[in-house]
Amino acid sequence: MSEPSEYVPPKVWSWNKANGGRFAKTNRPIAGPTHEKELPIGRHPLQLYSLGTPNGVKVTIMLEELLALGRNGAEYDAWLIDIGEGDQFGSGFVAVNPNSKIPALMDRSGAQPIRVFESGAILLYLAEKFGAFLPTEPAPRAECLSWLFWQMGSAPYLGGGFGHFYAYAPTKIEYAIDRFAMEVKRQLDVLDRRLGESPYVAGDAYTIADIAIFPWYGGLAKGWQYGAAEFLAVQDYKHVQRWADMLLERPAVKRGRMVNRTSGEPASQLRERHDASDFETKTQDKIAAAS
Ligand SMILES: N[C@@H](CCC(=O)N[C@@H](CS)C(=O)NCC(=O)O)C(=O)O
Repeated sequence: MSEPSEYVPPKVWSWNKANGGRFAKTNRPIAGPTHEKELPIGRHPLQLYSLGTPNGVKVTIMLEELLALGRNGAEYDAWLIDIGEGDQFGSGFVAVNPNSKIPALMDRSGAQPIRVFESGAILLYLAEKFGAFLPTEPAPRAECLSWLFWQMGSAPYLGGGFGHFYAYAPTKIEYAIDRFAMEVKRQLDVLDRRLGESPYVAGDAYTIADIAIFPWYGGLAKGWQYGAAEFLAVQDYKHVQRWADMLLERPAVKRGRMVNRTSGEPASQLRERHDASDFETKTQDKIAAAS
């Protein structure tokens, strides 16, 4: 192993703004808004403020799945929140999510608007509101919720741990990469063994557990995350691969992955979604051709 760092923590931590690495511009040790900015409101019952990251995509897949089931009350406007530019610290966004992270949802279908933040809470809220993708019988429901919360607890090790130190940290720290690679491979094995027992994560039915886990671990298996497919030997997780391929065939998954996306093929980016027809007319390739 390479030499350990000489860093000795001081008695009291202080904020070294110059040492924030790739996210130095937005990371800070305090909460609350940095500036006044109201959020836009569209015409649909649900207003989503998000970005096409794995956490954001969970919600857009869920909304597209609900619409595909004919739940018209799930019509939504998806507004782009540019977290690289600090939009998550605007006063309007912070009022919807005091934690300043995408995704955040406002349900404006009732007399009083209801705010929901944390992607797992949003999936659960929508599943209960529309009676879909969450089993009602106690045993499969418990299994679904167990895997939903498994994702919420596990992904920070993948993103904030492995992804951060493997791809984003200003220096490559062997100890950190090793520690989190081990944990992420353990998580992939947990999921792989489970998917060796049943077609979907929670059993025979497609649920919000699949919708939550797919953008993170399906994405990792398909090589979309951190350029780490070879490093983590993701092809070895055969059941995860089978499941990810199966989900990728779903039209709602394909659409959900396009919403609020700001990178990749222009035809795959629908930066904001305000109408179902936007998938045909407002992707970046069409916008570029029209201008
Ligand atoms: N546990 C949260 C995590 C959300 C999250 O980390 N969002 C990231 C993008 S994927 C974000 O908004 N980051 C902005 C920031 O940290 O300032 C959830 O699942 O909703």
